[in-house]
Amino acid sequence: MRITKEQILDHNQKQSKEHNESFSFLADQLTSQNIDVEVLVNQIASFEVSIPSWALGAGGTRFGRFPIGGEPGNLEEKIEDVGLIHALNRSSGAISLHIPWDTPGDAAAINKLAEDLNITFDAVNSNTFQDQPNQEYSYKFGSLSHTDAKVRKQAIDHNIEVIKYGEALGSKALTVWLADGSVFPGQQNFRKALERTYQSLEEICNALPDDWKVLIEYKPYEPNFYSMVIPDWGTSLLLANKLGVKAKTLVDLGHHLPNTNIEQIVSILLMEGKLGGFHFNDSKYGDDDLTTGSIKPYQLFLIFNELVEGTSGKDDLEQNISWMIDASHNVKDPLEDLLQSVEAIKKSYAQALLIDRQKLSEARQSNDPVGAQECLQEAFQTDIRPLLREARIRSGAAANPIGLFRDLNVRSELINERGSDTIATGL
Ligand code: PSV
Ligand code: MN
Ligand code: MN
Repeated sequence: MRITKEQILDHNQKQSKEHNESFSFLADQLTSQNIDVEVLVNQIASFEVSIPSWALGAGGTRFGRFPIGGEPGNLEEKIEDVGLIHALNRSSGAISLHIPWDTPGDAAAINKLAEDLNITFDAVNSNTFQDQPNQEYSYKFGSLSHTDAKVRKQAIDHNIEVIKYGEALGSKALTVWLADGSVFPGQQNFRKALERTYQSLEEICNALPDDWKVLIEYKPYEPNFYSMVIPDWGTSLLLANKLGVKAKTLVDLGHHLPNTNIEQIVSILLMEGKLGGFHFNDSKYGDDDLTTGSIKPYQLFLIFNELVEGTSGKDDLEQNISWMIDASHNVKDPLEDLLQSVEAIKKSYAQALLIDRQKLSEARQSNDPVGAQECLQEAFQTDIRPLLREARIRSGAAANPIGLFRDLNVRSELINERGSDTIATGL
């Protein structure tokens, strides 16, 4: 299924009166605060967030999985799904692939399909947390950190193979998330496991093309419940510093113990030039992989506050940071859920752009916590939805992406095309 320009225009036409009224009201309000609305709309319009290939089907937990029907059964269909999201919001023009789940057979054909849909390839992800059929050695006791050099070599070779697939598709980054660790005290020598991981990553880095980066993800627990080899940002940063300029830290919002101050981590990584990318999601308890902004929207805003402040003076937030979602959907339609996540991310970005930085900096300088909080709240409480809508309309997206998704019966169309019992690979 494809969504046409005409369908979008028709939909936008129907919304235009109401939208124009709310947008001009907000634009006047912002202009009176000396905010350049045109600049703002352009900044919002050009901010894009990549979609993970593994989040396009129903997720599930170890207790069960409830398929939604019409799930993408192969890489082509996954790219088509991202094409649908991008057609609706014009803000998700890239997909992040997971090998071997998404191994491209014919790279030229995949590139052609992606190009037709205006989709590019963001970071490629390796998978050494599962054993694959016909694999010689098991990852039951680790991969890049394994005690046996033969297992480590197999995992290193897999990562190098993933880089090759990524090169064929124009990716510029490899994301490494390791499940390595231990379940019981005494099982693993912490220092030796980390040292072996570093050496393995060094070999992977040596195979990275010059214009690539490797993103090192951290996670405090699961599947290993006593220790993870890369449990936190400190360990990831330590590895990235030792590995050199190509290595950076990836912040997955769900990979922190409860109440961690993620915005402070973001700020310091940015200061060190080591913030490589994000996996956006939200969580109440752990690695819940819920819709971004659904549980802690203020935290998301505070993260963007740091991002805007830490990159100020630059034209945009680019700085070579990879903006990706990492989510799972148990009860929502994944495409609707992803549309909601992208919207929440862009909303937080827009709110952070509204902060009066001069005022905030003066409040901080004069030790005025009340003034500082007022600055943040002023921006956070502003209803900037008309601004996001305007940015969408101008970039050819739908004024109301989820509304149009439903009006066009996209899920039923996908079920008609693909059947009701397809299953997408993913987490
Ligand atoms: C597992 O926790 C995980 O959710 C990590 O966040 C990875 O990024 C993702 O799976 C894909 O491997
Ligand atoms: Mn992740
Ligand atoms: Mn995770």
